[in-house]
Amino acid sequence: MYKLLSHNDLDGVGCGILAKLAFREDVKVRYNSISGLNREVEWFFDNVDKNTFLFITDLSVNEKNEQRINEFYQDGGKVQLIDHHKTALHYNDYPWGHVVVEDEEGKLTSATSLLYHYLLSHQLIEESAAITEFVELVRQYDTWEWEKNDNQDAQRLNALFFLVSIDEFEEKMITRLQTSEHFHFDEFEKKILDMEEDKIDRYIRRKRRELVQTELNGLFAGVVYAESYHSELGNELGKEYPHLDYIAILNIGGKRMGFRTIHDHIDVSEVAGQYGGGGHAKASGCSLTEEAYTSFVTETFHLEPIPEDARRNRYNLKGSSFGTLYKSRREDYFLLHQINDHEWAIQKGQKRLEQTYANFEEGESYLKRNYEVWLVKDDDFVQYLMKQVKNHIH
Ligand SMILES: [Mn+2]
Repeated sequence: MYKLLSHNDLDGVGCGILAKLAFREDVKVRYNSISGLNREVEWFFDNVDKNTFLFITDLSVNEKNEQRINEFYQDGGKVQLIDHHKTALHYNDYPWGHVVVEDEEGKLTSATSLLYHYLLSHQLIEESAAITEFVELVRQYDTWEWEKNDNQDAQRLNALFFLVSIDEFEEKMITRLQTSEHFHFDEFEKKILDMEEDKIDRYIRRKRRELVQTELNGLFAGVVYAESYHSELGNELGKEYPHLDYIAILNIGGKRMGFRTIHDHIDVSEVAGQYGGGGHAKASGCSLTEEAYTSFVTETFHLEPIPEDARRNRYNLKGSSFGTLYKSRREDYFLLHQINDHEWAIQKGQKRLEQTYANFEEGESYLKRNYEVWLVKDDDFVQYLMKQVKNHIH
């Protein structure tokens, strides 16, 4: 018999699916939250059958259980821990630990991809295109590589995982991987995934109108309240407002908050660390402590949302060397335009600001950070130009 204890996210459940493909009725699988695993491991040892091979995937145990696993192993028990988190690397000191963050080719790993290689190399599973494709989607989702590669199928696989129960997901995937040549979504899944995407789009549009900006410890943050779709929100709002260093997403009911960034020069695990949390460079989180509440809620609650840029312009366009017109709440107009090959300048009303910028993005970032300007509509732009012409004539 085999027993697999795994994480209850897509990567963890991917491990369960592989185990069931490999061992069929001979494996019992239990999915756990990060905090729930230790109880489950204790239960295993209290009710131990020495012949059961224990797998632990995508999760870490506490020190007491680390000890118990090692004793079990030294008494001849069979156990294998497989993980890809940096924080678990010390398990490699044990013969039963297998932790790899990056493979030989420099690709980030996931628990599912590591378990697949383990099962293949021990000839416990047969290689197939469908399984290999499924494992790669899980890996790309779990490592955020899908965002860089814009791998929609990876994102859709995770969306499907949340739309159905774990049991249903497991069952569907096992059948599909056993019977299909290639991994695919069926017609019904495509339909519900499309509906889900529309729903997320509408949610993000609404949240975009609620975003406020604030400067904290030298970084510019966009602050928004949201209970769901944190990854999608962080990604879309980050791309919409590249002048913001990161997006802070507050879940008041859950008394937690998340941080997301699209920028390589920002590490949001450091931001979360300032409030006792942690995570990855691109995504992190912390509890909504008194201090975090003060910084992100009390001190931003009175702020007006960031005004949105005009969306359907044909003339007043971003990056146009001829000039792009912005307006501030104080009704000041700013024209950002190229003055030579390597410089962009800002005209504020009749006056040119002294500072110049190496490219359009830097100029816009300066304006949005310091004046909370927005891109004006074409009508406004045309009126502004007509006024400029008049001023010239008189
Ligand atoms: Mn994982």
